[in-house]
Amino acid sequence: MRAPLAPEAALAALHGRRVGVLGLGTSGAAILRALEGTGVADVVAVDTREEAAVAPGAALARRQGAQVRLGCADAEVLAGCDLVVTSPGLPLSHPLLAGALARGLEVWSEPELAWRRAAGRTTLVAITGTNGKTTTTELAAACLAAPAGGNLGPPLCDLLAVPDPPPVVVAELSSFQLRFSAALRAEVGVLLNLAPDHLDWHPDLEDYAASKARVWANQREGDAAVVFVDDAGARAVRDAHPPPARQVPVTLGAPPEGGVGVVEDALVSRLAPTPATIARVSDLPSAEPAFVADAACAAAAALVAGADAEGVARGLTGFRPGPHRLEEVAVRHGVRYVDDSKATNPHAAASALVAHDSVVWIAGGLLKGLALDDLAALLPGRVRLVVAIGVGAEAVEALARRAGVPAVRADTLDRAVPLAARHAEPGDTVLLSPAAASFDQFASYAARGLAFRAAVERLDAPMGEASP
Ligand code: UMA
Repeated sequence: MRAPLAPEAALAALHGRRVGVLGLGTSGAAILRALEGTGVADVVAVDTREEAAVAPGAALARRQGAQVRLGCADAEVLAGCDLVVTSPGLPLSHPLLAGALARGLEVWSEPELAWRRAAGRTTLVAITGTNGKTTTTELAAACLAAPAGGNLGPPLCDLLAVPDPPPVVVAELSSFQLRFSAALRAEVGVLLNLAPDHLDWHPDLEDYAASKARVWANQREGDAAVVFVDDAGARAVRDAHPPPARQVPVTLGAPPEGGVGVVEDALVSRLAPTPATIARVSDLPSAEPAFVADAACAAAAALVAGADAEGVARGLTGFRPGPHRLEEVAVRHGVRYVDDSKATNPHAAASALVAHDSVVWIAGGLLKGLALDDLAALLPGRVRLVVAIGVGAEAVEALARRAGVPAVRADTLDRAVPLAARHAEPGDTVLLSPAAASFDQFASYAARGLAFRAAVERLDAPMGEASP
Protein backbone atom coordinates (compact mmCIF):
# COMPACT_ATOMS: atom_id res chain seq x y z
CA MET A 1 0.00 0.00 0.00
CA ARG A 2 2.94 2.34 0.61
CA ALA A 3 4.86 4.21 -2.07
CA PRO A 4 7.20 6.05 0.21
CA LEU A 5 8.45 9.52 -0.42
CA ALA A 6 12.08 9.37 0.65
CA PRO A 7 12.81 11.44 3.77
CA GLU A 8 15.55 13.19 1.82
CA ALA A 9 13.00 14.28 -0.84
CA ALA A 10 10.74 15.77 1.80
CA LEU A 11 13.60 17.67 3.35
CA ALA A 12 14.89 18.78 -0.07
CA ALA A 13 11.56 20.53 -0.63
CA LEU A 14 12.34 22.74 2.37
CA HIS A 15 16.11 23.10 2.18
CA GLY A 16 17.39 26.63 1.82
CA ARG A 17 13.94 28.20 1.58
CA ARG A 18 12.68 31.30 3.34
CA VAL A 19 9.41 30.18 4.95
CA GLY A 20 6.54 32.31 6.25
CA VAL A 21 4.61 30.82 9.19
CA LEU A 22 1.14 32.33 9.46
CA GLY A 23 -0.42 32.19 12.92
CA LEU A 24 1.37 31.49 16.20
CA GLY A 25 -1.31 29.48 18.00
CA THR A 26 -1.40 25.70 18.37
CA SER A 27 -0.78 25.04 14.68
CA GLY A 28 1.92 27.70 14.34
CA ALA A 29 3.93 26.28 17.25
CA ALA A 30 3.68 22.78 15.77
CA ILE A 31 4.74 24.12 12.36
CA LEU A 32 7.80 25.77 13.91
CA ARG A 33 8.77 22.54 15.69
CA ALA A 34 8.38 20.60 12.43
CA LEU A 35 10.58 23.05 10.52
CA GLU A 36 13.45 22.47 12.92
CA GLY A 37 16.25 20.43 11.42
CA THR A 38 14.88 20.66 7.89
CA GLY A 39 17.55 23.05 6.64
CA VAL A 40 15.18 25.94 5.98
CA ALA A 41 17.22 29.10 5.49
CA ASP A 42 15.04 31.50 7.33
CA VAL A 43 11.60 31.73 9.02
CA VAL A 44 9.28 34.73 9.32
CA ALA A 45 6.58 34.06 11.93
CA VAL A 46 3.56 36.34 11.69
CA ASP A 47 0.38 36.80 13.72
CA THR A 48 -2.24 39.53 13.65
CA ARG A 49 -2.58 39.29 17.41
CA GLU A 50 -0.32 40.92 19.99
CA GLU A 51 2.25 39.29 22.27
CA ALA A 52 -0.12 38.52 25.18
CA ALA A 53 -2.36 36.36 22.98
CA VAL A 54 0.40 34.34 21.33
CA ALA A 55 3.20 34.39 23.93
CA PRO A 56 4.18 30.68 23.82
CA GLY A 57 4.30 30.56 19.99
CA ALA A 58 6.19 33.84 19.76
CA ALA A 59 8.71 32.73 22.39
CA LEU A 60 9.31 29.46 20.54
CA ALA A 61 9.81 31.32 17.26
CA ARG A 62 12.37 33.64 18.87
CA ARG A 63 14.21 30.70 20.45
CA GLN A 64 14.47 29.19 16.98
CA GLY A 65 15.91 32.40 15.58
CA ALA A 66 12.84 33.27 13.46
CA GLN A 67 11.85 36.83 12.69
CA VAL A 68 8.67 37.46 14.68
CA ARG A 69 6.09 39.98 13.47
CA LEU A 70 3.10 40.45 15.78
CA GLY A 71 0.07 42.70 15.33
CA CYS A 72 0.78 42.44 11.62
CA ALA A 73 -1.67 41.79 8.77
CA ASP A 74 0.48 43.18 5.96
CA ALA A 75 1.64 40.56 3.44
CA GLU A 76 4.69 42.75 2.66
CA VAL A 77 6.22 40.97 5.64
CA LEU A 78 6.44 37.88 3.42
CA ALA A 79 8.82 39.55 0.96
CA GLY A 80 11.54 37.11 -0.01
CA CYS A 81 9.54 34.05 1.15
CA ASP A 82 8.83 31.37 -1.41
CA LEU A 83 6.78 29.10 0.85
CA VAL A 84 4.13 29.82 3.45
CA VAL A 85 2.79 27.35 6.02
CA THR A 86 -0.52 28.63 7.34
CA SER A 87 -2.75 28.06 10.38
CA PRO A 88 -6.35 26.99 9.78
CA GLY A 89 -7.83 30.00 11.57
CA LEU A 90 -6.83 32.39 8.79
CA PRO A 91 -9.68 32.54 6.24
CA LEU A 92 -8.96 32.64 2.51
CA SER A 93 -9.74 36.35 2.48
CA HIS A 94 -7.27 37.13 5.29
CA PRO A 95 -4.81 39.80 4.06
CA LEU A 96 -1.77 37.66 4.96
CA LEU A 97 -3.06 34.57 3.20
CA ALA A 98 -4.65 36.41 0.28
CA GLY A 99 -1.42 38.41 -0.06
CA ALA A 100 0.69 35.24 -0.11
CA LEU A 101 -1.55 33.72 -2.79
CA ALA A 102 -1.52 36.94 -4.85
CA ARG A 103 2.29 36.85 -4.76
CA GLY A 104 2.20 33.31 -6.15
CA LEU A 105 3.78 31.79 -3.04
CA GLU A 106 3.35 28.11 -2.40
CA VAL A 107 0.98 27.66 0.57
CA TRP A 108 0.93 24.54 2.75
CA SER A 109 -1.35 23.68 5.63
CA GLU A 110 0.10 22.35 8.88
CA PRO A 111 -1.04 18.75 8.02
CA GLU A 112 0.61 19.08 4.59
CA LEU A 113 3.93 19.88 6.27
CA ALA A 114 3.37 16.99 8.70
CA TRP A 115 2.68 14.55 5.90
CA ARG A 116 5.75 15.62 3.97
CA ARG A 117 7.90 15.28 7.06
CA ALA A 118 6.53 11.77 7.75
CA ALA A 119 7.83 10.93 4.30
CA GLY A 120 5.85 7.77 3.69
CA ARG A 121 6.61 6.20 7.04
CA THR A 122 3.05 6.41 8.40
CA THR A 123 -0.27 5.14 7.06
CA LEU A 124 -2.69 8.03 7.31
CA VAL A 125 -6.40 7.45 7.94
CA ALA A 126 -7.99 10.87 7.40
CA ILE A 127 -11.54 11.72 8.39
CA THR A 128 -13.56 14.70 7.27
CA GLY A 129 -17.15 15.85 6.90
CA THR A 130 -19.32 18.63 8.29
CA ASN A 131 -20.29 16.78 11.46
CA GLY A 132 -19.16 13.72 13.38
CA LYS A 133 -15.45 14.08 12.52
CA THR A 134 -14.20 14.04 16.09
CA THR A 135 -16.33 11.09 17.19
CA THR A 136 -15.42 9.07 14.08
CA THR A 137 -11.73 9.87 14.45
CA GLU A 138 -11.74 8.80 18.09
CA LEU A 139 -13.69 5.63 17.22
CA ALA A 140 -11.34 4.68 14.36
CA ALA A 141 -8.30 5.36 16.54
CA ALA A 142 -9.77 3.12 19.26
CA CYS A 143 -10.45 0.35 16.70
CA LEU A 144 -6.88 0.58 15.35
CA ALA A 145 -5.23 1.22 18.73
CA ALA A 146 -3.53 4.13 16.94
CA PRO A 147 -3.00 7.76 17.97
CA ALA A 148 -5.54 10.39 16.88
CA GLY A 149 -4.65 13.96 15.95
CA GLY A 150 -5.28 16.84 13.56
CA ASN A 151 -8.18 19.23 14.05
CA LEU A 152 -9.10 17.59 17.36
CA GLY A 153 -5.50 18.11 18.55
CA PRO A 154 -2.64 17.28 18.89
CA PRO A 155 -1.58 18.85 15.60
CA LEU A 156 -0.42 16.34 12.99
CA CYS A 157 3.07 17.86 12.92
CA ASP A 158 3.56 16.83 16.53
CA LEU A 159 2.62 13.23 15.66
CA LEU A 160 4.31 12.85 12.27
CA ALA A 161 7.28 15.25 12.11
CA VAL A 162 9.27 13.22 14.62
CA PRO A 163 12.21 10.84 14.17
CA ASP A 164 10.07 7.73 14.59
CA PRO A 165 6.44 8.38 13.63
CA PRO A 166 3.77 5.78 14.50
CA PRO A 167 2.93 3.21 11.79
CA VAL A 168 -0.72 4.37 11.65
CA VAL A 169 -2.25 7.72 12.59
CA VAL A 170 -5.95 8.66 12.46
CA ALA A 171 -6.42 12.34 11.62
CA GLU A 172 -9.46 14.57 11.85
CA LEU A 173 -8.96 17.08 9.03
CA SER A 174 -11.02 20.25 8.66
CA SER A 175 -11.78 21.92 5.35
CA PHE A 176 -9.39 24.72 6.38
CA GLN A 177 -6.58 22.19 6.70
CA LEU A 178 -7.44 20.27 3.53
CA ARG A 179 -7.70 23.48 1.48
CA PHE A 180 -3.91 23.79 1.44
CA SER A 181 -2.99 20.12 1.42
CA ALA A 182 -1.89 19.65 -2.19
CA ALA A 183 0.33 16.57 -1.86
CA LEU A 184 -1.01 14.98 1.34
CA ARG A 185 -2.12 11.42 0.69
CA ALA A 186 -4.39 9.55 3.06
CA GLU A 187 -4.32 5.82 2.33
CA VAL A 188 -7.83 5.77 3.80
CA GLY A 189 -9.92 8.93 3.31
CA VAL A 190 -13.36 9.15 4.93
CA LEU A 191 -16.13 11.60 4.01
CA LEU A 192 -18.99 11.46 6.52
CA ASN A 193 -21.40 14.10 5.25
CA LEU A 194 -21.53 17.57 3.79
CA ALA A 195 -23.83 20.48 4.61
CA PRO A 196 -23.23 24.23 4.45
CA ASP A 197 -20.69 25.40 7.04
CA HIS A 198 -17.79 27.84 7.41
CA LEU A 199 -19.05 30.22 4.73
CA ASP A 200 -17.21 32.99 6.57
CA TRP A 201 -13.92 31.20 5.72
CA HIS A 202 -14.55 29.71 2.27
CA PRO A 203 -15.76 32.03 -0.50
CA ASP A 204 -18.60 29.63 -1.37
CA LEU A 205 -20.01 26.15 -0.83
CA GLU A 206 -18.13 24.78 -3.85
CA ASP A 207 -14.78 25.78 -2.35
CA TYR A 208 -15.81 24.16 0.96
CA ALA A 209 -16.90 20.95 -0.83
CA ALA A 210 -13.79 20.82 -3.04
CA SER A 211 -11.61 21.23 0.07
CA LYS A 212 -13.36 18.28 1.71
CA ALA A 213 -12.82 16.15 -1.41
CA ARG A 214 -9.07 16.63 -1.03
CA VAL A 215 -9.28 13.94 1.67
CA TRP A 216 -8.92 11.42 -1.16
CA ALA A 217 -7.39 13.60 -3.86
CA ASN A 218 -3.96 11.93 -4.05
CA GLN A 219 -5.01 8.36 -3.47
CA ARG A 220 -3.46 5.54 -5.47
CA GLU A 221 -4.42 2.00 -6.32
CA GLY A 222 -4.85 0.05 -3.12
CA ASP A 223 -6.03 3.08 -1.13
CA ALA A 224 -9.67 3.50 -0.11
CA ALA A 225 -12.30 6.24 -0.02
CA VAL A 226 -14.97 5.57 2.61
CA VAL A 227 -18.20 7.45 1.84
CA PHE A 228 -21.33 7.61 3.99
CA VAL A 229 -23.71 7.22 1.06
CA ASP A 230 -26.93 7.94 3.00
CA ASP A 231 -25.89 11.59 3.09
CA ALA A 232 -26.87 13.50 -0.07
CA GLY A 233 -24.09 16.04 0.48
CA ALA A 234 -21.42 13.34 0.69
CA ARG A 235 -22.78 11.66 -2.45
CA ALA A 236 -22.71 14.98 -4.31
CA VAL A 237 -19.06 15.59 -3.33
CA ARG A 238 -18.13 12.05 -4.39
CA ASP A 239 -19.85 12.55 -7.76
CA ALA A 240 -18.31 15.98 -8.39
CA HIS A 241 -14.81 14.94 -7.23
CA PRO A 242 -14.65 11.17 -7.80
CA PRO A 243 -12.09 9.38 -5.63
CA PRO A 244 -9.31 7.86 -7.72
CA ALA A 245 -9.17 4.78 -5.47
CA ARG A 246 -11.58 2.06 -4.41
CA GLN A 247 -14.81 3.32 -2.88
CA VAL A 248 -16.10 1.79 0.33
CA PRO A 249 -19.79 2.69 0.69
CA VAL A 250 -21.23 2.87 4.20
CA THR A 251 -24.97 3.00 4.90
CA LEU A 252 -27.45 2.44 7.71
CA GLY A 253 -29.38 0.30 5.23
CA ALA A 254 -28.52 -3.13 3.78
CA PRO A 255 -24.73 -3.54 3.50
CA PRO A 256 -23.58 -2.94 -0.08
CA GLU A 257 -20.94 -5.13 -1.72
CA GLY A 258 -17.50 -3.89 -0.69
CA GLY A 259 -18.96 -1.77 2.09
CA VAL A 260 -20.59 -1.69 5.52
CA GLY A 261 -24.25 -1.51 6.51
CA VAL A 262 -26.83 -2.56 9.07
CA VAL A 263 -29.01 -5.69 9.18
CA GLU A 264 -31.52 -5.52 12.04
CA ASP A 265 -29.32 -5.20 15.16
CA ALA A 266 -26.05 -6.02 13.41
CA LEU A 267 -23.38 -3.80 11.88
CA VAL A 268 -22.28 -5.92 8.94
CA SER A 269 -19.14 -5.74 6.79
CA ARG A 270 -19.15 -6.89 3.18
CA LEU A 271 -15.55 -5.80 2.64
CA ALA A 272 -14.69 -9.49 2.18
CA PRO A 273 -16.75 -11.88 0.03
CA THR A 274 -18.34 -13.45 3.13
CA PRO A 275 -20.45 -10.96 5.14
CA ALA A 276 -19.28 -10.58 8.75
CA THR A 277 -20.94 -9.05 11.80
CA ILE A 278 -18.77 -6.26 13.21
CA ALA A 279 -20.81 -5.51 16.36
CA ARG A 280 -24.36 -5.39 17.67
CA VAL A 281 -25.93 -1.95 17.36
CA SER A 282 -27.47 -2.45 20.81
CA ASP A 283 -23.95 -2.91 22.24
CA LEU A 284 -22.80 0.49 20.95
CA PRO A 285 -22.72 3.31 23.51
CA SER A 286 -25.53 5.07 21.58
CA ALA A 287 -28.11 3.81 19.11
CA GLU A 288 -28.72 7.35 17.84
CA PRO A 289 -28.52 7.19 14.00
CA ALA A 290 -25.80 9.86 13.72
CA PHE A 291 -23.63 7.88 16.15
CA VAL A 292 -24.28 4.55 14.42
CA ALA A 293 -23.28 6.20 11.12
CA ASP A 294 -20.03 7.44 12.66
CA ALA A 295 -19.36 4.00 14.15
CA ALA A 296 -20.02 2.27 10.81
CA CYS A 297 -17.67 4.64 8.97
CA ALA A 298 -14.98 4.27 11.66
CA ALA A 299 -15.27 0.48 11.50
CA ALA A 300 -15.01 0.49 7.70
CA ALA A 301 -11.94 2.76 7.79
CA ALA A 302 -10.25 0.72 10.52
CA LEU A 303 -10.90 -2.61 8.78
CA VAL A 304 -9.57 -1.27 5.47
CA ALA A 305 -6.50 0.07 7.29
CA GLY A 306 -5.77 -3.39 8.67
CA ALA A 307 -7.48 -3.56 12.07
CA ASP A 308 -8.56 -7.01 13.21
CA ALA A 309 -12.24 -7.76 13.79
CA GLU A 310 -11.86 -8.15 17.54
CA GLY A 311 -10.06 -4.82 17.89
CA VAL A 312 -12.82 -3.10 15.94
CA ALA A 313 -15.60 -4.64 18.04
CA ARG A 314 -13.77 -3.68 21.22
CA GLY A 315 -13.06 -0.17 19.94
CA LEU A 316 -16.72 0.46 19.07
CA THR A 317 -18.44 -1.05 22.09
CA GLY A 318 -15.94 0.29 24.67
CA PHE A 319 -16.16 3.84 23.32
CA ARG A 320 -17.45 6.69 25.48
CA PRO A 321 -18.64 9.73 23.48
CA GLY A 322 -16.84 12.96 24.31
CA PRO A 323 -18.45 15.80 26.29
CA HIS A 324 -20.77 18.43 24.80
CA ARG A 325 -22.24 15.99 22.26
CA LEU A 326 -25.84 15.34 23.28
CA GLU A 327 -24.53 15.01 26.82
CA GLU A 328 -27.19 14.80 29.54
CA VAL A 329 -26.01 17.12 32.30
CA ALA A 330 -29.00 16.89 34.68
CA VAL A 331 -32.58 15.75 35.13
CA ARG A 332 -34.46 18.23 37.26
CA HIS A 333 -38.19 18.10 38.08
CA GLY A 334 -38.65 15.63 35.22
CA VAL A 335 -36.87 17.86 32.69
CA ARG A 336 -33.67 16.65 30.95
CA TYR A 337 -30.93 19.21 30.35
CA VAL A 338 -28.80 18.24 27.36
CA ASP A 339 -25.53 19.89 26.35
CA ASP A 340 -24.98 19.65 22.60
CA SER A 341 -22.67 22.66 22.42
CA LYS A 342 -20.58 20.81 19.81
CA ALA A 343 -23.44 21.48 17.33
CA THR A 344 -21.76 24.50 15.72
CA ASN A 345 -23.78 24.44 12.48
CA PRO A 346 -27.43 23.88 11.46
CA HIS A 347 -26.76 20.35 10.15
CA ALA A 348 -25.56 19.23 13.61
CA ALA A 349 -28.47 20.93 15.38
CA ALA A 350 -30.89 19.18 13.00
CA SER A 351 -29.67 15.75 14.06
CA ALA A 352 -30.02 16.74 17.73
CA LEU A 353 -33.57 18.05 17.22
CA VAL A 354 -34.80 14.95 15.41
CA ALA A 355 -33.53 12.81 18.30
CA HIS A 356 -35.96 14.53 20.72
CA ASP A 357 -39.76 14.88 20.95
CA SER A 358 -40.59 17.76 23.23
CA VAL A 359 -37.94 20.41 23.39
CA VAL A 360 -37.14 23.84 24.77
CA TRP A 361 -34.37 24.71 22.34
CA ILE A 362 -31.54 27.13 23.15
CA ALA A 363 -29.83 28.26 19.95
CA GLY A 364 -27.75 31.05 18.47
CA GLY A 365 -24.21 32.38 18.36
CA LEU A 366 -21.87 33.02 15.46
CA LEU A 367 -23.73 31.81 12.38
CA LYS A 368 -20.68 31.87 10.06
CA GLY A 369 -22.76 33.09 7.12
CA LEU A 370 -25.09 30.08 7.29
CA ALA A 371 -28.86 30.10 6.74
CA LEU A 372 -31.10 28.36 9.28
CA ASP A 373 -33.92 27.74 6.77
CA ASP A 374 -33.54 23.95 6.67
CA LEU A 375 -34.39 23.73 10.37
CA ALA A 376 -37.83 25.34 10.03
CA ALA A 377 -39.59 22.09 9.14
CA LEU A 378 -38.19 20.34 12.24
CA LEU A 379 -39.63 22.76 14.80
CA PRO A 380 -43.47 22.46 14.69
CA GLY A 381 -44.78 19.73 16.99
CA ARG A 382 -41.33 19.19 18.49
CA VAL A 383 -40.09 22.49 19.87
CA ARG A 384 -42.24 24.08 22.58
CA LEU A 385 -40.16 27.25 22.83
CA VAL A 386 -37.06 28.68 21.18
CA VAL A 387 -34.66 30.62 23.42
CA ALA A 388 -32.36 32.76 21.26
CA ILE A 389 -28.83 33.63 22.38
CA GLY A 390 -25.72 35.33 21.02
CA VAL A 391 -25.12 37.43 17.94
CA GLY A 392 -27.32 35.13 15.83
CA ALA A 393 -30.32 35.62 18.13
CA GLU A 394 -32.28 37.66 15.59
CA ALA A 395 -31.92 34.99 12.89
CA VAL A 396 -32.99 32.32 15.39
CA GLU A 397 -36.09 34.34 16.31
CA ALA A 398 -36.90 34.80 12.62
CA LEU A 399 -36.62 31.03 12.13
CA ALA A 400 -39.06 30.43 15.00
CA ARG A 401 -41.51 32.94 13.52
CA ARG A 402 -41.33 31.19 10.16
CA ALA A 403 -41.97 27.84 11.84
CA GLY A 404 -44.85 29.24 13.92
CA VAL A 405 -43.13 28.40 17.23
CA PRO A 406 -42.87 30.90 20.12
CA ALA A 407 -39.46 32.42 20.78
CA VAL A 408 -37.85 34.58 23.44
CA ARG A 409 -34.56 36.43 23.37
CA ALA A 410 -32.18 35.72 26.28
CA ASP A 411 -28.88 36.81 24.73
CA THR A 412 -26.69 35.03 27.31
CA LEU A 413 -26.75 31.42 28.51
CA ASP A 414 -26.97 32.63 32.10
CA ARG A 415 -30.36 34.09 31.31
CA ALA A 416 -31.40 31.44 28.78
CA VAL A 417 -31.22 28.46 31.14
CA PRO A 418 -33.56 29.78 33.92
CA LEU A 419 -35.90 31.06 31.24
CA ALA A 420 -35.97 27.66 29.54
CA ALA A 421 -36.46 25.98 32.94
CA ARG A 422 -39.53 28.13 33.64
CA HIS A 423 -41.19 27.05 30.39
CA ALA A 424 -40.19 23.38 30.41
CA GLU A 425 -42.63 20.73 31.63
CA PRO A 426 -41.91 17.25 32.96
CA GLY A 427 -40.90 15.04 30.02
CA ASP A 428 -39.36 17.95 28.11
CA THR A 429 -35.72 18.32 27.16
CA VAL A 430 -33.96 21.66 27.50
CA LEU A 431 -31.54 21.31 24.62
CA LEU A 432 -28.51 23.53 24.04
CA SER A 433 -27.76 22.77 20.39
CA PRO A 434 -26.78 26.20 19.12
CA ALA A 435 -26.41 25.64 15.33
CA ALA A 436 -23.69 28.25 15.58
CA ALA A 437 -20.08 28.71 16.68
CA SER A 438 -19.39 29.95 20.19
CA PHE A 439 -16.75 32.60 19.54
CA ASP A 440 -19.11 35.57 19.93
CA GLN A 441 -19.35 34.88 23.68
CA PHE A 442 -16.98 32.02 24.54
CA ALA A 443 -13.44 30.83 23.86
CA SER A 444 -14.72 27.49 22.49
CA TYR A 445 -17.74 25.23 22.22
CA ALA A 446 -16.38 23.42 25.29
CA ALA A 447 -16.43 26.64 27.34
CA ARG A 448 -20.02 27.23 26.16
CA GLY A 449 -21.00 23.70 27.23
CA LEU A 450 -19.45 24.21 30.64
CA ALA A 451 -21.30 27.52 31.02
CA PHE A 452 -24.55 25.69 30.22
CA ARG A 453 -23.81 23.04 32.83
CA ALA A 454 -22.94 25.72 35.41
CA ALA A 455 -26.19 27.58 34.69
CA VAL A 456 -28.17 24.34 35.09
CA GLU A 457 -26.44 23.65 38.42
CA ARG A 458 -27.31 27.19 39.58
CA LEU A 459 -31.01 26.40 39.03
CA ASP A 460 -30.87 24.44 42.28
CA ALA A 461 -29.14 27.21 44.22
CA PRO A 462 -31.16 29.28 46.69
CA MET A 463 -32.41 32.54 45.14
CA GLY A 464 -29.67 34.70 46.67
CA GLU A 465 -26.94 32.61 45.05
CA ALA A 466 -28.34 32.67 41.54
CA SER A 467 -26.44 34.86 39.11
CA PRO A 468 -28.26 37.95 37.85
N1 UMA B 1 -4.90 34.28 13.45
C1 UMA B 1 -4.59 35.48 12.91
N2 UMA B 1 -5.55 36.08 12.18
C2 UMA B 1 -6.77 35.51 12.00
C3 UMA B 1 -7.06 34.25 12.55
C4 UMA B 1 -6.10 33.65 13.29
O1 UMA B 1 -3.49 36.00 13.06
O2 UMA B 1 -7.60 36.11 11.32
C5 UMA B 1 -3.94 33.69 14.32
C6 UMA B 1 -4.53 33.60 15.71
O3 UMA B 1 -4.35 34.83 16.33
C7 UMA B 1 -3.75 32.48 16.35
C8 UMA B 1 -3.21 31.70 15.15
O4 UMA B 1 -3.59 32.39 13.97
O5 UMA B 1 -2.69 33.00 17.09
C9 UMA B 1 -3.71 30.32 15.04
O6 UMA B 1 -5.06 30.32 15.24
P1 UMA B 1 -5.97 29.24 14.63
O7 UMA B 1 -7.34 29.83 14.72
O8 UMA B 1 -5.50 28.77 13.33
O9 UMA B 1 -5.94 28.12 15.74
P2 UMA B 1 -4.89 27.06 16.21
O10 UMA B 1 -4.57 27.44 17.62
O11 UMA B 1 -3.74 26.88 15.31
O12 UMA B 1 -5.83 25.76 16.21
C10 UMA B 1 -6.07 25.07 14.98
C11 UMA B 1 -7.54 24.71 14.83
N3 UMA B 1 -8.34 25.94 14.81
C12 UMA B 1 -9.12 26.27 13.76
O13 UMA B 1 -9.21 25.59 12.78
C13 UMA B 1 -9.88 27.56 13.85
C14 UMA B 1 -7.97 23.81 15.96
O14 UMA B 1 -9.28 23.36 15.69
C15 UMA B 1 -7.07 22.57 15.99
O15 UMA B 1 -7.37 21.79 17.14
C16 UMA B 1 -5.61 22.99 16.07
O16 UMA B 1 -5.30 23.88 14.98
C17 UMA B 1 -4.66 21.77 15.95
O17 UMA B 1 -4.76 21.15 14.68
C18 UMA B 1 -10.36 23.95 16.48
C19 UMA B 1 -11.52 24.36 15.58
O18 UMA B 1 -12.34 25.15 16.01
C20 UMA B 1 -10.86 22.88 17.46
N4 UMA B 1 -11.63 23.84 14.34
C21 UMA B 1 -12.75 24.13 13.47
C22 UMA B 1 -13.94 23.27 13.81
O19 UMA B 1 -13.73 22.17 14.36
O20 UMA B 1 -15.09 23.68 13.47
C23 UMA B 1 -12.35 23.82 12.02
